[in-house]
Amino acid sequence: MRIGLIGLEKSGKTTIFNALTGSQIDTGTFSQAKPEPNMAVVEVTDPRVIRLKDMYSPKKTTFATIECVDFGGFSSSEEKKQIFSPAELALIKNMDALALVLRNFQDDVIDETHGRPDPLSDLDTIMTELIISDLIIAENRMERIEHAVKRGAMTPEMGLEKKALEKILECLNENRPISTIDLSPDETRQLRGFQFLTRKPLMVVLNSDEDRFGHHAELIAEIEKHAQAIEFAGRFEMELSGLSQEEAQEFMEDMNIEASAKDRLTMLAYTVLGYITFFTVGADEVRAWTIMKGDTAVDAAGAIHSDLARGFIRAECFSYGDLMNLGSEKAVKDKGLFRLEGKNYLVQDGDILNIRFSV
Ligand SMILES: Nc1nc2c(ncn2[C@@H]2O[C@H](COP(=O)(O)OP(=O)(O)O)[C@@H](O)[C@H]2O)c(=O)[nH]1
Ligand SMILES: [Mg+2]
Repeated sequence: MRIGLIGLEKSGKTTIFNALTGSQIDTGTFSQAKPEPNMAVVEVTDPRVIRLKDMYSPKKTTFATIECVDFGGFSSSEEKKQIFSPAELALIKNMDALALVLRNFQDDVIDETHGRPDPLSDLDTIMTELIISDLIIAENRMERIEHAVKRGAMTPEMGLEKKALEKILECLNENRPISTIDLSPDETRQLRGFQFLTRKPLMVVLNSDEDRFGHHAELIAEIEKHAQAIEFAGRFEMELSGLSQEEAQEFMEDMNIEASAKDRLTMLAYTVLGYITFFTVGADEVRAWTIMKGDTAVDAAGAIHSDLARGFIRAECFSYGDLMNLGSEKAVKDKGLFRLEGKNYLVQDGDILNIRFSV
């Protein structure tokens, strides 16, 4: 899973990237955005993995991970309006989700060049930018289909696609993101190749001044009419990521910050994206894997290796909850809670799976 940090220039994207990843990439009032994005892999903190590790004492323990990508920003000032470069746009299209950073802190120099912080207006600017990018894609495709219709070269698939595009164009022309409409599975399939930006799950990171952190309930409610939001005190949290855990904990308590920036963002990512975790356990490795809610046992097998999906026979399955309640795999079996599941089993968050397969 890859989350892209996007936003206007100087909204604090690189600062937040550093807070999330513990990196020390240059940020600054005057620093120039680099053309190439910063990327880092962060582990998803999951106390269940630690407890499984304690139980199985494996040689290796592997947490689920997400990849964070920090893109250069685009400017809100009219005269030097630079939308994402085509290369950047192509990268953003590959993201599973977008985290949109909004500046909610004051800085005399940034205020001078970019105006006073106005998160709602910035949100509107960026949403409009994303909507326009999708409109261009949808209109181009529509033109081609209409051309095909004129030539009498229309296929049934194109008919479906046309209907889906009509819905999409109507939505975008009303200035709404595509994620607000319901598309049928057939329509979704027709649109798979497009990677529309406003179809991606979006969360907002409100990047607030540390002395006003926690006092923006009204603003957050306003933002949440559009997307789920989370508040960060970016600069403060970047400094925390350089401290020891105990020290950071103390500062966080002073500020009423409940969990690290990384943990808050990953938690939100899971709820926004509908991700769930399953585990594989054994003497060699205890490992957490990420799949989507609604994925089957075969999908889970495929997340581990394509061979396991191809040669899938059965999944041995029990739940983390039962294991912890009963204390051992044997006790789970004695209680009859150890199951064999077939291809179409819908994997539940916290399932522990062992895939039987033959290739
Ligand atoms: N006061 C304050 N300043 C911040 C905060 N986050 C970022 N900044 C400052 O804003 C400037 C731009 O930050 P940067 O992360 O480089 O923004 P980017 O252009 O979006 O990557 C830097 O001088 C940061 O120190 C914050 O939460 N509070
Ligand atoms: Mg930056």
